[in-house]
Amino acid sequence: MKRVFSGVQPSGELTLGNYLGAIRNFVSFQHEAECFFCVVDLHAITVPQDPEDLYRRTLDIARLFIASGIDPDIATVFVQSHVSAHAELSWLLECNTYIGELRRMTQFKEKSEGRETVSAGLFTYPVLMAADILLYDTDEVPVGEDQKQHLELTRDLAQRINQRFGPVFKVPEPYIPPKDSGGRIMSLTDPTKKMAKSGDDRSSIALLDSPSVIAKKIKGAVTDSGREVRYDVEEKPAISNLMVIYSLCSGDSLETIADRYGASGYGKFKADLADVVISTLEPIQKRYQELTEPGVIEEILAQGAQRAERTAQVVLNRFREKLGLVPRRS
Ligand code: AQP
Repeated sequence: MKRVFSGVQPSGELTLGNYLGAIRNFVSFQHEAECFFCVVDLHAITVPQDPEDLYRRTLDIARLFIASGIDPDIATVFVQSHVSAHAELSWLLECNTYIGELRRMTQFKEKSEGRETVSAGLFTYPVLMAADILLYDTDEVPVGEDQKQHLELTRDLAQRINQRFGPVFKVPEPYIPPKDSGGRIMSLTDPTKKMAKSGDDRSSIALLDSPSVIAKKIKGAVTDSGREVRYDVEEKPAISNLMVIYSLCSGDSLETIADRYGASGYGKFKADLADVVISTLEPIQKRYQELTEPGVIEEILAQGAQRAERTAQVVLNRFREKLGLVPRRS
């Protein structure tokens, strides 16, 4: 059976961008592949995090995975730092990664910009991501478009190591939805930037935002000049982004939406979009509430970590052996 791995960082409140670009696809993959879905807490600490927020968000993201439709009896849901093989493989891979390769990573450039100090972890982050993926002999990685370059590095590392030491890693393929199918949901306040967890609060819709907050954010979303609702990424980037959100939440095609709202102006379109988003998130929020009972998510994550560890250890040992590291006697 095909293997799928993907992760989400607890670096902020989960957004509609994370849901439409990644998590929604996790849900469909679980029925056709052996899936590993991970809350990648070690990635989040590459930039400063408030410990209390990090703790809460880690559990919240796991709850939201399940509330979105991931079944923990089918897919393995776990926290990255619970499986120490991730950090160990990351070091072994770092010793096979070139500094020049990491310098080319655009996300590092974006995330380090304007910071007074930048951690070494932020620089080597793509190697930890490669470790996450390669540890599970992953065939396919469902991610948003922003992760494409990191996936390419993962593939390069796997190929380089396989060439040097003989077969060790499976070379994974990315699964990136096209832009008009959620691969890149843009900010509500600036359609040239992607919607991000760590962005300004008004720029994104959080999965746990209340209906009134969602309606307010959509009402305040920037629009383009004119009043025609039309999909045109060059001329109407803001409306096109809102149309993609509408389409993914309702199942209506972009053409149907353009026909329905083309001439009715932005106001009516935005009001209906708010309703569509609210009704998409309502069942997820309801299910999330049921998972807040103490101990429930912790138990799911404990079982997930045990399952993940069994698979990860096999792959880690395979590489350790190829490298000539002496195994510990048990
Ligand atoms: N705007 C987006 N549109 C489509 N997909 C997106 N993803 C993120 N933003 C969008 C996808 O969500 C998954 C989880 O992302 P992540 O937690 O690994 O980190 P990220 O890509 O850096 O996400 P954010 O929301 O932008 O977080 P911050 O602000 O902390 O950097 C990934 O598959 C990602 O592609």
